[in-house]
Amino acid sequence: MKSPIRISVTGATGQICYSLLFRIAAGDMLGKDQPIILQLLDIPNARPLFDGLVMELQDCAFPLLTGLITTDDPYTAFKDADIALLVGARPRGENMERKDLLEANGPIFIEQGKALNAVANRNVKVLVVGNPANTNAYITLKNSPDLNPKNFSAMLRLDHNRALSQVARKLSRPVTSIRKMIVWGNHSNTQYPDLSHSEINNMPVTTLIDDDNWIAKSFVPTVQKRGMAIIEARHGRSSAASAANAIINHMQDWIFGTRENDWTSMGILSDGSYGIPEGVVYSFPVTCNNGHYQIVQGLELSDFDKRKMQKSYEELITEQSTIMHLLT
Ligand code: NAX
Repeated sequence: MKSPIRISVTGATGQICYSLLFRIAAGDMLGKDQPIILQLLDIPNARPLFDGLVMELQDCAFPLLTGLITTDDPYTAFKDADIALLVGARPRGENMERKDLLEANGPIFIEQGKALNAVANRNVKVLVVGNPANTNAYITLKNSPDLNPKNFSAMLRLDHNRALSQVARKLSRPVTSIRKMIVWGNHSNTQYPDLSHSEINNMPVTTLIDDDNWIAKSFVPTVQKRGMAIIEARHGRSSAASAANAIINHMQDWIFGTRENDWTSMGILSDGSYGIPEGVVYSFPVTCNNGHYQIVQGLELSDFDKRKMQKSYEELITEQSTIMHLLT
């Protein structure tokens, strides 16, 4: 019997976690032979909802769920964590500007970064989902100076999956046949879904589509605005089950490796690759191996690509400048 892996999850009583926790406990993320301990964090007001969640998790009698902690203290939630999924965040209220959202979330991720730094396993893998995810990930890693910045990531996998699905539907091909998709940049509508390197059976997807109009007029805006379309279709509720699924995909690739001759998109600390200066959490194409990611190098970029990538970078710099005073 393997020893259990400790998984901390924040925002545990929210709607993403209502799908995520049950899938993790069923073995969908780490495998059907990997016992886990869930260490769940939410705010004190969430206490009544925690009771119902715990009862339902118990009622599933999951064989792999060997421990369950609920708390409103990040130092308890992150103690010895091997994996930390930072899903919880302040929701964007009515009339709230993106700037106000950044300001409201800054202190949450400062505190959680400090707690991870103090008590998590030194090899903890951290995925930030709560929005604005890239900048929240940046705040978290800046507040965890004793942990390797390469252990932090932001979630762009839902955007990546949305892009794969759009192409699969357009060409009536299985999703698994599509390789080398990229979503560059910020998890916002400045992100740049780029299928110019994508392949199906070694054939460029762009030649199979043979319709530039579809790429520029349909594919790119559909992926960029999909989050908003879901909110409208779900009468105000944002993506939940698909976000939970993307969290599972992101962590599986990071831990077990990307498949051969393929890559994924992850929000990670830039290292200067592709002209994106160091010091922002930006989504790049990466391959993963032995629990580590590496940015795919050597891809040719057109001037159009560079302009789109720059726009998303500039948005991240603006976001950072909004919260910089919180970090000093
Ligand atoms: P909900 O509003 O349903 O749940 C959020 C939960 O976080 C609540 O239970 C709340 O009490 C908790 N929370 C707030 N402050 C906290 C704190 N300091 N510590 C711990 N928990 C805290 O949101 P949900 O639909 O679950 O979405 C969660 C986050 O994911 C949101 O920020 C959302 O914008 C973001 N998303 C990010 C996506 C991505 O691709 N990166 C896609 C899906 C989603 O939109």
